[in-house]
Amino acid sequence: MNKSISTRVLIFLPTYNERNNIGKIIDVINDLNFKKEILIVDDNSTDGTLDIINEKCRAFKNITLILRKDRKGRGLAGIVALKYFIKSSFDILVELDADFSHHPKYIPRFLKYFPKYDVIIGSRLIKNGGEERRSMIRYIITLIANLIIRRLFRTKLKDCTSGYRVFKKEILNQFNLDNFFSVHYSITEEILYGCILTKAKIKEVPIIFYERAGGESKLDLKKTLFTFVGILKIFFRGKKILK
Ligand SMILES: Nc1nc2c(ncn2[C@@H]2O[C@H](COP(=O)(O)OP(=O)(O)OP(=O)(O)O)[C@@H](O)[C@H]2O)c(=O)[nH]1
Ligand SMILES: [Mg+2]
Repeated sequence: MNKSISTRVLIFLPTYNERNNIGKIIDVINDLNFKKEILIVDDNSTDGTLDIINEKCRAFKNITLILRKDRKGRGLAGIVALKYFIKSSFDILVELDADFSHHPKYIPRFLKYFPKYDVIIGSRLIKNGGEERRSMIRYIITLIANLIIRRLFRTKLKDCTSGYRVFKKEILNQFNLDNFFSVHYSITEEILYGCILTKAKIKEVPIIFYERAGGESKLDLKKTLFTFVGILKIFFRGKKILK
């Protein structure tokens, strides 16, 4: 790993009602053996998540919390995080879910691919990747979404819907974030399409995706349908994603 890059890593966790996971995942991340800061964007969780985050902020000095009180949404939280990162002095942004579906143990492995690559995707759909304790229906939805995305975005990437990723700042700097539209989960595809349009060097690295460790899913049928519509919208809007 390039040393100058390894010192400027920002790890982003979106949270909404993750009381069972957030404290543990912060501890696991902070136990990883490299210098990093953690950015949490929370949409005003109601289950005590915020108390745990505040406690961790007092215990560790490397955590920043952005608390959003107006509109909720994984996508909107993601855009706030990208804007924060772009304005910051960090070089690399890691994003992962806070529910242990994306285990932080993979982060050091991902970082080894910098600076050679621009973007790393934690991939379930390549050799040595996979899913554990996942329902068949979720697996089928993932496969269908990926078939559509590969066609529309003209990419050979396998896991286009993985939300476990690492980005070099130079790539995200080319995005026009004020033009992003995703309120919910299509943010993952919107960012991916932006990366493809910038011709970023993207590497898929295998991960095992675990069903969430505790707490409730925020993904429902409506948000799943929105994601499929979002994928089409991303394609038709094309280069509006970039500056
Ligand atoms: N800030 C913010 N984070 C959210 C919101 N919805 C979900 N998240 C977080 O985004 C990550 C992914 O959401 P999940 O509910 O786990 O969605 P999923 O992984 O597709 O589905 P499950 O794991 O089955 O629940 C988790 O860390 C959530 O806490 C939201 O509206 N705002
Ligand atoms: Mg999850």
